[in-house]
Amino acid sequence: MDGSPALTAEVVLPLVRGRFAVPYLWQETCRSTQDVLRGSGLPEGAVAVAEHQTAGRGRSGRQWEDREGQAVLVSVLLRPPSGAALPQLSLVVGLATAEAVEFVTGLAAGIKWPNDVLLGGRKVAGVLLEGDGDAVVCGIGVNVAQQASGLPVQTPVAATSLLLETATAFDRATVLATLLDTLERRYDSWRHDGIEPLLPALEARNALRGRRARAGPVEGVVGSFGHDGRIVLDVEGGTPVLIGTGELVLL
Ligand code: BT5
Repeated sequence: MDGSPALTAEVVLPLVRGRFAVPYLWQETCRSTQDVLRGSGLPEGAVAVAEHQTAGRGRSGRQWEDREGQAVLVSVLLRPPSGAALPQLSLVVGLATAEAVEFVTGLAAGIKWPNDVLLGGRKVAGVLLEGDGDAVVCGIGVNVAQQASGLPVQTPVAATSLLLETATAFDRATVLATLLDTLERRYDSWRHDGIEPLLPALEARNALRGRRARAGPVEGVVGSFGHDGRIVLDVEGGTPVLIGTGELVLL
């Protein structure tokens, strides 16, 4: 392991200001931090962190790769109100992650719908939401200290790290504590007032707006984030289509 110290409770908890991270479960290695929280019955705000995942996952069965001690790999247990829309929560988490990246680096981050976080057009963080009974396990991976050789190459969106974008070795504990803070603030705001007040902040980071894309058989130009978490695809000569799930393939 190189880079900043391990993200143990002693290192991270003094930096956490809000109510999340109770309990805070750290492991050097695990399959996936998602599995540490799934089925655990722990309260909202429980956090699982690892230095390395042997089976880190993305959406739709895809893999999430890391180098030990060079990323932030965190899952947070949330208990949103019953009936809350998961696609919206996914935007909330994407926004909070983008803001944490911006806060730490001072650079503008983009959000590639639904919730990839980009720096300089490259993917620096990914978000995975998984339902667990009434709870949602919300997983976030941020590439902090990887060199290019430590990142996957065969990816649809090129991967990057905070180090590669800024030539700065950021302290992972600061990145993690900042992320827990932005997540808590945005999550509480969404619980209280819904997605509407967050739309301007999302739209300002919309990395796909104006790009040609395809969703299944439908081709068009990507528009704005809709209030329900879907994104608009403007189809030439047709009615705009709202895309709610799946992938947008850039053309
Ligand atoms: C995601 O999925 O981007 C969600 C990633 C969530 C990871 C966190 S880490 C903590 C928690 N525990 C877990 O097991 N998962 C969560 P998706 O949009 O499906 O993107 C996955 C794709 O991103 C892969 O198929 C690769 O193309 C690419 N990829 C894999 N590792 C990457 C990395 N480190 N950086 C950038 N791109 C990566």
